[in-house]
Amino acid sequence: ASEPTTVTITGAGGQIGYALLFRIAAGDMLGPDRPVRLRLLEIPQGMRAAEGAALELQDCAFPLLHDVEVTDDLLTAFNGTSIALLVGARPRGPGMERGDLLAANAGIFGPQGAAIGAVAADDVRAVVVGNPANTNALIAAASAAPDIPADRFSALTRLDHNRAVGQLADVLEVGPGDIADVIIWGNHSATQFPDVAHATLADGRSVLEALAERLGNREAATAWLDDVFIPRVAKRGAEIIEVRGSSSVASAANAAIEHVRDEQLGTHRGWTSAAVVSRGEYGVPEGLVCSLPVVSRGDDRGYRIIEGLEFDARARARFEASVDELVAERDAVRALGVL
Ligand code: NAX
Repeated sequence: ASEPTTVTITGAGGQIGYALLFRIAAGDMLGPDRPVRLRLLEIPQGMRAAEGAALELQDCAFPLLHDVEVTDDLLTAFNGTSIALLVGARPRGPGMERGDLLAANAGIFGPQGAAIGAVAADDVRAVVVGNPANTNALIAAASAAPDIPADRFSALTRLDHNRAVGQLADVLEVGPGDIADVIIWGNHSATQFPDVAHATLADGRSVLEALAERLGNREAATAWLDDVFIPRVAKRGAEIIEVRGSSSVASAANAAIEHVRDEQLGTHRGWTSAAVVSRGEYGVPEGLVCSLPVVSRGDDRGYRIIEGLEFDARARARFEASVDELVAERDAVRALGVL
């Protein structure tokens, strides 16, 4: 067997952590040939929960699981790590303004980024799950510089992507695997723009064509996209909380695993969505962490942005509104003196 890959999970004692650990140790993220060494980072209040999960991992006797260490020390957690899943974050408390939330999370993701810069493996890649995910990734990337290139940091919009695919599969009565090239543009927030303009089905039809057939005509398809699909995908997190009485956990963990797996091992049919560092593609200000269409060949370049796709005026306006929100978050963080 190959050398174990060190994987760090922050917030490992939380809900998403619990849904992630066992699947990673079972090989769902890096495949059946790569043993893993898990480093679970928690804050003192979360240590017992993470330690309990570590005991259960031992009780699974996963052949691929080399060892597990639970710690509340950043340098121990990120020492030699190749893959970091940054899940733990400060949730929005009652009466907390957006500025307070950004500041509290800057206090988490700044030091974590610096620790990654100081002690992680040269090939490290980090994905931020904890919200506000895009801006937390921006802060972590800035704090890891100059040791780690910014494009090693990304944020999770794969859950939004998968939610969009799930909604289309349902209305079109096809399998989710038959749908390719959906895109989530922008921020992982209610301003995100789930876009099907380039999406296709396995039978060669475009999703727009299939929706028009299914719903009667092109106008009905557009109305469904505007009035049902886009708001439902963008607000799905709130719907899950309302129905389930708790936020998305297994679906979020699944999305994080697919994000890392595709980045490390390569995407298959078409592209996926991930919030990655912009170099100015599509007019997104350089350095912002913005959800864009990406592919990976499973090599050391990680996700590459698909360029040159076209927007109509309405799509452009939706995308720009979400990018404006990312700019406002970045400016708020700058005003705090963090960037
Ligand atoms: P939980 O509250 O269950 O778990 C969070 C854990 O993080 C806790 O155990 C806490 O002790 C730990 N933690 C807090 N600060 C820490 C720090 N500085 N270092 C290490 N650990 C720390 O939340 P959970 O349901 O697991 O959600 C985690 C995060 O994912 C939240 O920020 C949530 O908003 C975000 N989500 C992001 C999604 C996405 O698609 N990007 C979707 C799901 C989820 O809402």
